[in-house]
Formats: sequence, structure tokens, C-alpha cells
Amino acid sequence: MNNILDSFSLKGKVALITGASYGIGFAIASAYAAAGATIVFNDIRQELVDKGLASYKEIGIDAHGYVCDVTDEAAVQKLVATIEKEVGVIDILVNNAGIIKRIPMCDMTAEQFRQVIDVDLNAPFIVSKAVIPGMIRKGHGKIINICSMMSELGRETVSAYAAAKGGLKMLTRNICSEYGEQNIQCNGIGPGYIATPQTAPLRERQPDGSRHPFDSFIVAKTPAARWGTTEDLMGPAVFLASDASNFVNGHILYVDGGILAYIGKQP
Ligand code: NAP
Ligand code: GCO
Repeated sequence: MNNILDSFSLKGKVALITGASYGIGFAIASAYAAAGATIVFNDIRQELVDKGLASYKEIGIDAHGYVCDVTDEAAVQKLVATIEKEVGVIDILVNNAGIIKRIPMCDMTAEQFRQVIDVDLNAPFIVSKAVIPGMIRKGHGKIINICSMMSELGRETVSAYAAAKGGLKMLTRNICSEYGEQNIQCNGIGPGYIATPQTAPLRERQPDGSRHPFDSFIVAKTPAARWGTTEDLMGPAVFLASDASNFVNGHILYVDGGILAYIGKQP
């Protein structure tokens, strides 16, 4: 048996991580680079791509960055063709780009609902559809969809986000079903509550200096009694992108500190 750690190597692989100028995508891309992959990322604005390129350079990663709105199918098709020409055929896709709107459902407009569905569910379909033909030509591929606690649970004010992330769980299972025979593994990562810009409003200190009630709530709901960090996601993401997971397909790997298993600490 060769060294089992070799099966976690991403050496020689091209990885596209969407929306990865910062946050969870940036952490996953950094982990992939450390495992040997060539990093490609996109973001919606040039200044964000430039910021991301500088951040990657700061940690010694020579990433390839492109401006692309993942909800724009023509732009995504063009992006993938450009990547294949300039970098190489994509071996690993992480559908990470995402937004959330925290609005009570009856106050949310249909347009606002559609915007969230567009980025968090339609876009993973669009990008996966653009990338899969290259993976089939190569004879292998890894697609990792960034799901959520809201792929399993609802909560007030996140109806669109929960609908999208629930749908993304089933899109993950369907890509597994449809392309498993072409040696494409499609899995999801379901992060718990992670300290990033997206959750900053849920953690900000109150005017009296006390913790945000939601901050205390999540700590009580998490056996690890803490928020997750983007670093907590790195190992699971490398596993799902590597040969070590070649017989793992259609699975949502929850990296949540145990939230889904726990009724929560008695107040
Ligand atoms: P974040 O800090 O808000 O970063 C999201 C990234 O996606 C940003 O770079 C954003 O760019 C980009 N993006 C948004 N819309 C885009 C579009 N149409 N085209 C291209 N890029 C776009 O979020 P995060 O916390 O890192 O979360 C990343 C993913 O993990 C999301 O799918 C999120 O739903 C999921 N997630 C997060 C948590 C958590 O607790 N943080 C937990 C579970 C799942 P802009 O800055 O221009 O918007
Ligand atoms: C919220 C949070 C969550 C996290 C994440 C949990 O408002 O409840 O933003 O949705 O982002 O998805 O897994």
C-alpha cells in the first residue's frame, strides 16, 4: 500500500472555487493550494478579484482570478472556456459563491426571493453544467457544493436561503446520480455557523457591549460551544476533492461542531 496520505494530494489538479476572494471560499482554495492544486477563482467585481489575488499572493499562492457573475450562464460558459485555455481543464469545482437575505417571509418580495435562489441554487447548476463536459473528457471530476445547516433546518427570516440550500442538497444528489458512472463525485459540505462577513451581523456586540443574542444562541446549540472558523472546513474540503473520497458520492458532510446532533444546552 502506498502512503495513504498520497490519496489526499491534489497535485496536478485545477480547482475552481467560486466567490473565493475571501471567507469560506478563500480558506478552501488555500487548503487546496497547500495540497498541490492550481487555484482558479472568480468574484463578481474586479476590485474583489484584485483584492483576492493580493490576499492569495500574501500567503504564497499564485492564483488565477476572473470577474464573473455565477448567475450569468453565458458569462460562466465563457469563463470555463477561458480557464480551460489559460490554465487547464477543471478537475475540482467548489460552488461556494452565495448570498443570504434575512427578511421575514411575508416582508420579502418575490424578486428578493428569486435573487437568493439565483445565486445559491441556479448558479451551482449553471457552473456545474459548464464544468462537467470537461470532467467527462478527462475521465474524472470532483464537485463540492457548499450547503448549510439550512439544508436541513429552517429558521425565521431565511426562507429563500433555506429553500436554496435544501435544493442544493438535492442537486448534489442528482449530479451524483447522473454522472457517477463518468467517475464524477458530487458531494456537499454543510458548514455550521462560521465566523465570516456573511455572519458578522449575527455576532456583532450589542450597544451595551453584551454578546448578540444569536451569538449566545449558537454557542448554546453547538456541542463545541464555539462558532466555527474557516480553517475548520479545510480538511473536510481537501478530503472531498481528493482520491481519498473516490467512493463517496451524493453525501453532505456537515462540519458543524455537532449542531445537528444536539438539542442544545439548557439555558
Ligand atoms: P461571504 O463572506 O458572503 O462570501 C461570499 C462570496 O461569494 C463573496 O466573495 C461574494 O462576492 C461572492 N458572490 C456573491 N454573489 C456572487 C455572484 N453572483 N457571482 C460571483 N460571486 C458571488 O460568504 P461566506 O460566509 O464565505 O459563505 C460562502 C458560502 O458558504 C456561501 O454559499 C454560504 O451560503 C455558505 N455558508 C456559509 C456559512 C457561514 O456561517 N458563514 C455557513 C454555511 C454555509 P461579493 O463580496 O461581491 O458579494
Ligand atoms: C443564518 C446564517 C446561516 C449560516 C449558515 C449556517 O442567518 O442563519 O447566516 O444561514 O450562514 O448557512 O449553516
